[in-house]
Amino acid sequence: MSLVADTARPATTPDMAELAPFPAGPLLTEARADAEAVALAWEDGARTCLPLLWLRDHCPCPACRHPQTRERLHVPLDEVSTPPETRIEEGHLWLCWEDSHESRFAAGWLHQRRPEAPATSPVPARRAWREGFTPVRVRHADFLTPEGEATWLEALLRDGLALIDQGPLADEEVSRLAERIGPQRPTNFGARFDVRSKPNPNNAAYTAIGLALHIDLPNWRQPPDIQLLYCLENEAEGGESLFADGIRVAEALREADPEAFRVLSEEAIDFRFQDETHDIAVRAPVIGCDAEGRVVELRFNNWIRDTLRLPAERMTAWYRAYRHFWQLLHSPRFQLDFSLAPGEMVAFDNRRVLHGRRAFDPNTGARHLQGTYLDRDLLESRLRVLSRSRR
Ligand SMILES: O=C(O)CCC(=O)C(=O)O
Ligand SMILES: [Fe+2]
Ligand SMILES: [Zn+2]
Repeated sequence: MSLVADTARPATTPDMAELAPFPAGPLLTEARADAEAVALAWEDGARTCLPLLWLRDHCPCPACRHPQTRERLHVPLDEVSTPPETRIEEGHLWLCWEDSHESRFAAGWLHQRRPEAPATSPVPARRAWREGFTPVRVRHADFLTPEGEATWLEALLRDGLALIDQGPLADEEVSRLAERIGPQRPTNFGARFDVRSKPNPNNAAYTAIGLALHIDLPNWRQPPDIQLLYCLENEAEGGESLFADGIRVAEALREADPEAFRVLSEEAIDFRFQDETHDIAVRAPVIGCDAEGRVVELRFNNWIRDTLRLPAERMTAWYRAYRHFWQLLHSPRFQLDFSLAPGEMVAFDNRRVLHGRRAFDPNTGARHLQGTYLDRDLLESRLRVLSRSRR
């Protein structure tokens, strides 16, 4: 194995690249081991102290990392308390452990992973919509280039909503676009679904009625992360699309009415969908928060909210909180509304951004959308892969 730095690698190599070729980066000038750790210094002045257990665990040799899959084989079960023999070889770190096992670490790899290194990720943090938010639009032709696709993915992951426009009026185009990113997420409505008014609908979306803001499938333990809706026809009167940033509105509720926020984020309620072949149900709060109390997801869908099963004395408070949240969500100051044109696709974070539509009159023309879902992991993965060649 060579320790030669390969400058063609991206600045942040995936973990699997612990094996050759190694990333470029500053060389080591100092390495000193004691019974706990190895102290390191680089030529750019950076310093760190890495515990022996950590270094032993991350040995990149073919016995510790599978040479083909690059997955870890070593299991860190042994105590390591004898300082390894420690040398700098051509600027990189060489260690020889008590049992004579040898580990070689590229200086650049260690530099990127020292605990003090700033976190770098091409995946943007979520950003709540502000007053006058206008979604990013990428032309269909540009989406087919790595730059255009990355721009669109960044916007979608950051803002929770992004558009593609000037696309072809081709059946299944939504599936072709989705599958550039990853396999479609199937649900009880299929992997790919048609939104138009149908005889015998099993879902309000398949009628012509207006749809109040909602997320899809909150009755699933894991509702689909991302929804794509591709417009093929939109000649009917009405049918405008409506959206609201659920995180932003939940924060507005927390500020205006902390008690309503508390009730909706603490009381678990039932969501359930039933037809001839399915009965999919889950019990969870309307506003989902993480351990730090930050809003991370919403379950808001009035059609498939099941019987409210709460102690009777807590029901009135729940309805009061729900009413307040409903009013805020549907107030014009939080709502984005536009008409999808044929050849346009809207994609949104289904667990964050609520969607709806105005009623349409099917006697005035056809309205036909094709939809599908994707997992957020696949979007993040795609963005990381695209960023390898963009650096
Ligand atoms: O018809 C629309 O614009 C949206 C329908 C909908 O809510 C859905 O497909 O999930
Ligand atoms: Fe929907
Ligand atoms: Zn090893």
